[in-house]
Amino acid sequence: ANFQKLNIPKRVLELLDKQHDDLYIDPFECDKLSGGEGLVYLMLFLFENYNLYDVFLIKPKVVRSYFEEVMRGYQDNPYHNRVHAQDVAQTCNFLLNRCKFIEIGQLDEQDIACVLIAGAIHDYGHPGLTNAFLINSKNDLALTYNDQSVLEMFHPSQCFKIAWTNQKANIFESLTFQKYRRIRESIISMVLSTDMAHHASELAITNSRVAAPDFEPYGKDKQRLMDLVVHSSDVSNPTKSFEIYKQWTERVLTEFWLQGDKERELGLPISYLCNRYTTNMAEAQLGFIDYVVKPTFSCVLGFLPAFEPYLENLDKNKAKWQELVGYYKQQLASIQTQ
Ligand code: 8BR
Ligand code: ZN
Ligand code: ZN
Repeated sequence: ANFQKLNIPKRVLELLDKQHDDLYIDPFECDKLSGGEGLVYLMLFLFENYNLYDVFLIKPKVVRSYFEEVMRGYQDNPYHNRVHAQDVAQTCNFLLNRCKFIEIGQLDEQDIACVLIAGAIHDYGHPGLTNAFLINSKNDLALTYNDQSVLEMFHPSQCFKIAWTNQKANIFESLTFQKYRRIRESIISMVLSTDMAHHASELAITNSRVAAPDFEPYGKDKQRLMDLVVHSSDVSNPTKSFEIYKQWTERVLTEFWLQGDKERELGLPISYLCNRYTTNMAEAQLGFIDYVVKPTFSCVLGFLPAFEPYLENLDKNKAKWQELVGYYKQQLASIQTQ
């Protein structure tokens, strides 16, 4: 691979070269060093690293233009922004490479490209509001997608449109129609799997597939595992260092509380975790770890045993939140008496 020709700023390239498949790479640092272009540089680096240009038969400048378009579509939400997209793509790469999903699933270049693209685009155009809010407020997106996985339908839909409406950014242009259909189906499947409404039912099925005598991670079960790799990367904050995890948590709750303020104003029901006067951030994280993140990564461990050493971060981070429950309780009490 020749990374020099990509025109990635030196310090960003050094960071990616050293840590591109590291769970602890700091996405905020990478974004800052990149002047906000971290998502673009990451994708250029990974396309070069895995030689993904050969899948699409396109020049690096088309890839650059495409991900610049993708990056521009991310709004500056507290949580669902371009740094989250970069973080998820990076975590997918960690599972692919460091945790050996490429070998275990016998992924070819096309599969690798699909996983990384899905990670990069999976929250494109996110309005900083949840599906429940969009449905309850009769938002145009809910009307368009009939209240079904509203955002998760919207994100890939927009990302295929930006390719076909910007000729110089069309990474799909040189594909045969058959190959395009397969890539499209795979990417859409992975983005749809990030809808938390599907989490419990899909996880149950994947758990039973992983334990089945005819489990085939490189065959009939591959797409299902690719879906889980993207979904688990999306909820992977609690597996990271507490310092980075805490920043994400403050961001996701800031976004939820802004939604709760809107719901209060509009007389809509205030969604779960969205009430800034009653939500204890630390308690919410204990529940999130136990009921969402642990079961998700236990399933991942069933086919990616190399993830094992990272699982203990969940208990370490839980202990940190446990220590903070009282502090946040006090904070809530002091707002309530004001
Ligand atoms: P989305 O990214 O699609 O919103 O899915 C993640 C869901 O997990 C959020 O909707 C939120 O309910 C929950 N969540 C919580 Br609680 N804490 C989170 C965290 N620290 N990072 C990501 N998601 C979190
Ligand atoms: Zn999402
Ligand atoms: Zn996401």
